[in-house]
Amino acid sequence: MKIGIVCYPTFGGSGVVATELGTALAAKGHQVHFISYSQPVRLDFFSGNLFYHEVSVSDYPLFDYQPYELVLSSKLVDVVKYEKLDLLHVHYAIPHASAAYMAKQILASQGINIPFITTLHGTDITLVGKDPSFEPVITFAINQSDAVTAVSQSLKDDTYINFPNVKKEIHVIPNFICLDDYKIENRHCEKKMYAPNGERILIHVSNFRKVKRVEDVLHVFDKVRKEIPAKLILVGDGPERANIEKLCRELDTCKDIKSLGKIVNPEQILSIADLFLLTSETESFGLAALEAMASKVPVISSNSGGIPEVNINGYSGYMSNVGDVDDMAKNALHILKDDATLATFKMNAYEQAQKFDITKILPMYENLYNTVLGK
Ligand code: GMT
Repeated sequence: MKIGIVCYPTFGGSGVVATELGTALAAKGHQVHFISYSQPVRLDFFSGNLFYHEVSVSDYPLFDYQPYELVLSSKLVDVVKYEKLDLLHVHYAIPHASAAYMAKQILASQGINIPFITTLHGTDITLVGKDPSFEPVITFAINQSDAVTAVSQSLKDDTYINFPNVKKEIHVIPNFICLDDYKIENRHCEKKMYAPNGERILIHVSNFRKVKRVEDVLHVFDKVRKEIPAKLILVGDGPERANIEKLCRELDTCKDIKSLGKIVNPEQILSIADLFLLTSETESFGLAALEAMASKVPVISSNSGGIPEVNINGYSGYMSNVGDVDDMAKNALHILKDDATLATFKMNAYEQAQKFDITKILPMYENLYNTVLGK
């Protein structure tokens, strides 16, 4: 099959999922063409089946806001036509689904039929997308898609709630990890570097947007370190980073916190962690939590959105109501209190992650592609 994948190239979960999916499809013999405005950050492996097409964005001075959707549509027309693609798979509805719809119409006028699948990822539905300024376009583009998937049951439900005029069937295909990538040997030396006196290592990975409530991560950590020796590693960058640094100083926790900024492949740093903190206001799935679990790291999280479909309360970690930092700290201390309890939770987290291995999820996408192509 020749598949075009449209995604954001950045560190956000949708871009990561799209890149890992394309890479796995290519390894299975499909030809995969990525289309984005910059090379996806995790696309560092080129096989004979992987291609990248860059959308060039105009900088004509008339445009205060560059018309990305239009140049993307034109690029899609070009790539579909000249690479003879069988289908397009767009990740994140805004503006990829409507751009795909426009490309489909242009190609239809030239006698070319190109089906497109839209995968909804989260904030395109729960935060940005439901804004009235986007709603009619997103509803239309979802309804016009040849197939639609959501990364969790929760996101599927939210779509029908936030977009009452969406009539299209939505297939739930959960996010995944390639478990093989997480088989990293015990990194005792690196662990010593971050926790020289055997402190427990807590970790948070995100894009530091408001929705992640990183301030809650700091409050939970502050409560934990008052009870047991502990260190916190922060991975990622984003608009809230400066506020978070300020709060570290206010709480006087800076000496126990290490901020590493953006990391392309977090497996290595996750492999030395004892506990992952995900305190988000909302999370359609929580790919970062799944990546932690694949690294045998239990998860303390909020219970919002699709997180309960990933983190099992009392098994792979614990969940609390959004903002309940006391409960989160209590649960964290329960997991970290002794080596035996921690070892059990680590094993359980890994067991749970196995349900989301790519070998189980990839066939779901392939089946959907075949259905859409009438095979
Ligand atoms: O977290 C973000 O805002 C980034 C966003 C994205 O689309 O890149 O993440 C969303 O998609 C991920 C991959 O499907 C999910 O694991 C995240 O839960 C989801 N984020 C939110 O719903 C806030």
